[in-house]
Amino acid sequence: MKLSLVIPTYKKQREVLDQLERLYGYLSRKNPDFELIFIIDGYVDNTKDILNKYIQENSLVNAKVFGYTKNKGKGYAIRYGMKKATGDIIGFIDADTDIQIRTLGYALNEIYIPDVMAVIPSKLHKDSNVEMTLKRKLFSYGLTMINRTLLNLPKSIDDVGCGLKLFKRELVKRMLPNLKVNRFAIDSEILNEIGRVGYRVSVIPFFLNKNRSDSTSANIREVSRMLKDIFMISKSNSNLLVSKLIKIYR
Ligand SMILES: Nc1nc2c(ncn2[C@@H]2O[C@H](COP(=O)(O)OP(=O)(O)OP(=O)(O)O)[C@@H](O)[C@H]2O)c(=O)[nH]1
Ligand SMILES: [Mg+2]
Repeated sequence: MKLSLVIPTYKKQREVLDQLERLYGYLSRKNPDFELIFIIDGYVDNTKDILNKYIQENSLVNAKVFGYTKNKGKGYAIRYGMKKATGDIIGFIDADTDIQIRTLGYALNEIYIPDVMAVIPSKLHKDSNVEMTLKRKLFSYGLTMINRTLLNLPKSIDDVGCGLKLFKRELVKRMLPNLKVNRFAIDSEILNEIGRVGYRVSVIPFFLNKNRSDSTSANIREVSRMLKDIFMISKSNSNLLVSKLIKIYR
């Protein structure tokens, strides 16, 4: 099955080549029918030129680079990339190398199972290997609780924010027209869509490298934007419910 992996990329000129190299090498062995779709979320540094130069010099025909001038956010970048994806499996992964590559191996094994429509890693899975500061743990736990309370997450989901997710093409085509969030609440919005439709999800362990950079998504500005977006998604859920009820009682 062809895999399309979207890599939303913002200010990652230091890490992005490492990510390209290891994904390209790993997938050439594990799932040779693949495409890496880098979306440069704003030409604010040299990421685009660095990537294009390396791809050309090494004839990496399965790596593509797209982008736009102004920064729009992770959600926008993921949607932009998904629209370009041609694979039977479509997913996304962070542009830095914080996620251990074996998480992708687990994810691929699960998404090959015929009726599994989405693979979602969880830091709380019993086999996960993640070292997090207390601040990051509380952030992750609190965020998931808020998501669980306000949205229609699939029952098995106990972690929302892992930067790797895989889906079957059919699911992506179905949910893309409904995705609106531009920034980090995209993960919530996607899980809400999957929960609403009731597709089968496989939750897998998550493996993070030690010595990671501190989180850029866990700052006050991003968190308040994320909360605002989660409220917006929950409102559209209730609007949907109301319009369904109106139809039934008409
Ligand atoms: N921060 C940020 N990331 C974006 C944006 N658009 C796309 N991304 C990508 O979203 C992914 C997650 O962002 P990161 O900045 O790595 O967030 P994080 O993993 O919480 O934080 P780090 O510990 O700094 O890596 C990365 O692949 C980014 O390149 C954006 O507008 N802001
Ligand atoms: Mg990161």
